[in-house]
Amino acid sequence: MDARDLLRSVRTAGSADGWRATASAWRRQRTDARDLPRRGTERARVPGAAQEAESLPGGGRVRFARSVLRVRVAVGGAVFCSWDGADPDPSYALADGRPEADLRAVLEPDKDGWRVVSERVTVLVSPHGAVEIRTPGGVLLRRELPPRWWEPTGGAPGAGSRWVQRSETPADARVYGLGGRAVGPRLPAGGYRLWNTDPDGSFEPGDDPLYITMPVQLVVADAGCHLIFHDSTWDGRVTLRDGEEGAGSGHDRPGGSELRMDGGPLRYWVITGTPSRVLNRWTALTGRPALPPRWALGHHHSRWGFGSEREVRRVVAGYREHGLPLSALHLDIDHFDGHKVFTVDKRHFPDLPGLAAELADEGIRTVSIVDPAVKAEPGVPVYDSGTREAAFVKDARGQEVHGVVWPGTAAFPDFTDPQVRSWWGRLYAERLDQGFAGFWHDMNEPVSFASFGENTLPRSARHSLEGRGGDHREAHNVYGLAMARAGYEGLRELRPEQRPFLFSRSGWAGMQRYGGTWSGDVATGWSGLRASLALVIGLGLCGVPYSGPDVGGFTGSPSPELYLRWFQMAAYLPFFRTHSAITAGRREPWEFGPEVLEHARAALTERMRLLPYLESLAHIAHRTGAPYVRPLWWNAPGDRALRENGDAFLLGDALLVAPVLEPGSVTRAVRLPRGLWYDTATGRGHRGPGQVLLDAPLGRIPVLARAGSLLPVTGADGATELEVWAPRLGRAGGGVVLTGDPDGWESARMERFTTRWAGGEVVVERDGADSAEPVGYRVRVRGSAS
Ligand code: NBV
Repeated sequence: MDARDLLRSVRTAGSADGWRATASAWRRQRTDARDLPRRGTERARVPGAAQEAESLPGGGRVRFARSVLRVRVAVGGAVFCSWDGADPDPSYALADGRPEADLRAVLEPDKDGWRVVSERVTVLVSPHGAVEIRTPGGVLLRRELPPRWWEPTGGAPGAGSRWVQRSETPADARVYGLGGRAVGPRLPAGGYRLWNTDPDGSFEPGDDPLYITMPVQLVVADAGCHLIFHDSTWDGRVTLRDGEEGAGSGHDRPGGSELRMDGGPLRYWVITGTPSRVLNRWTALTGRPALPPRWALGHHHSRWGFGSEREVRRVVAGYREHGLPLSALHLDIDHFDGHKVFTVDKRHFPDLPGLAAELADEGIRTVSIVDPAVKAEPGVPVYDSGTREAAFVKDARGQEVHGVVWPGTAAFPDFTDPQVRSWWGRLYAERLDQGFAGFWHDMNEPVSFASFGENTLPRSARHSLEGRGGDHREAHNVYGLAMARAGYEGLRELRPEQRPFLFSRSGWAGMQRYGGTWSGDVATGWSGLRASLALVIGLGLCGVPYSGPDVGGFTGSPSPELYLRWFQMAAYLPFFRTHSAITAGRREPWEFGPEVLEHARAALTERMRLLPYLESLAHIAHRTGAPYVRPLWWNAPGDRALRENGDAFLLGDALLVAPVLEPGSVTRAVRLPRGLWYDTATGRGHRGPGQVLLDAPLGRIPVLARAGSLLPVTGADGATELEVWAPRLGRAGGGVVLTGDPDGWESARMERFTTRWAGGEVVVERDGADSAEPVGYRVRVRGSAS
């Protein structure tokens, strides 16, 4: 028992739940002691010396004394490498199975080893199994050293063999990603675990891992960018090491990482190119991000513990009376009957469909939480039907695995079973009947309360894994992903005319296919505010662009200033939701005094004004994988200062947002990428690269617009207009507008515009149109060029 366990057991002891959590923790330990395959003596293995090579479509195969390496370049340039014959599929990450091989890429002998030359990347294989990824010009991006396995002596290498893979990257390389982390977005040197975890209570920057872990690293260096994805769902650990530059001495010490996995195939994908190309190819491989309905881009209000319809009406009335726009209202587990999923507490919520209809009349959608754990009690309808379907996770002896969650003793659907997914998906009919328009998946790491040890299922618990069979060591990290798939596919069947709105606390590579996510239980505090930004940017770089924090933090009571600064930042993030714990203070904008209310209203108004822009960004993310929220280096990966930056972000191509992340600040030092940037509050231009000090009074955070950019916004009369920021003299610019079906499937309309100077004024032209033709929107030009 470590200190954290001790704290947990003291906190839970005494209560009925506490005893149950203790009993469950013992049960989990006993089950694993009994059923988990024991790790006997092991032998280490390395590939050994190369013996022969053969060409195959997209690359080839090199045989070593004790293993075999396969290199295969796919159409579009993603490189697949695997050891010991591992195929690209089955994989929980890939959207449509393996992509086709690029037949132009062939394996050929090189001066010492072999190489696969393709249009965008060159792969070199050394005689001892090191793999180098180089640009077509020959510059090194990454070197994967020969791997090492530990396998049971006497036994054949199985999925359970541990392996380690070390790699080197250029000394100046910086690493981002690994899922949703509380630090960064540039990940500092150190260890990061790959095991989805509820941090229990709340999290701050030092806490790792969190709810979404992914073996996805986006690496940015002077030489270029690449993404590497190690496709194993098992528990693992990445250790990052910073490089050191030898100040021109030629003696750089490379940076690098070490990946240790408890099992799973040793296979990885590498994608090289500009950040936008990398994200494009990555989401081509793992699925384009689901397009949220338009309403999901507005403001959401949530709370664990509204407790009754009356309280919901009171909060909604507050929004109305204060003239604050609201798009969605979320109901947490307190609206369930005894915390049981797919039920309603009729005493406090006697007419949910009526309430939902009433809110819908005001343009407010209701969103329901959905927890995976089902109260394990005969007579509970979902439990009974799940039992009939044999839907719940069992142990190695065929007994249902029980844990403890909100409804008490609970069983866990095995979402890795396709039949269980379709059964679960059908259950959303009950939610649709209650009038819910969107769905919020929680506790799907999955969590089972425990006074000590890990707060999840036993590692030996059995799962279908799409019929292949396996245990929780392999299924754990994809439990939330598979639950998201179940919900998404169910909703598509039940309500085919509408795009599902779903966001999930846990997930894995590819989760963007089904929806978004949020910060989870971020601690209320200035460090929590910063952590929530790192998490959103980092997830975007892993292909999950729609996310946002609990505004104000999940726990406790933020100071009015902290609440406001959080609100102001989140107004520029894709998922803009106030939410808090049942024990936390209020989060409604009017609860913090008239000054905060005034400023929060300004932030909300600006959010609504930017909706057409956010909608365009949602379509762009859906088409290309480019996240709405991007790190400052997105268009300038060669700018080393920007690579370190974690206190500002780009919103699409046009805006740079610099939230205030410290108490008492009324100015903000902002690092600018190259080019001319206008402070949108003053219209003043600032030249990058470099740092400027901008005013950040309590009423606003600095937002800058790139010279030459064009963005669609809502005008005073409600019509969409084009906001154009004057290009630099002699330069041109432009932007795109994408609009479409607000919540259906009809494809969107895309218009491209160019901005340039002509005859002393800025003109806007629609691409493909006659220059005499009107652009079709009212145009407002801002900023004066210099
Ligand atoms: O359902 C209650 C909460 C929810 O409000 C929160 O957003 C989730 O992250 N949930 C966690 C379970 C309880 C956490 C202590």
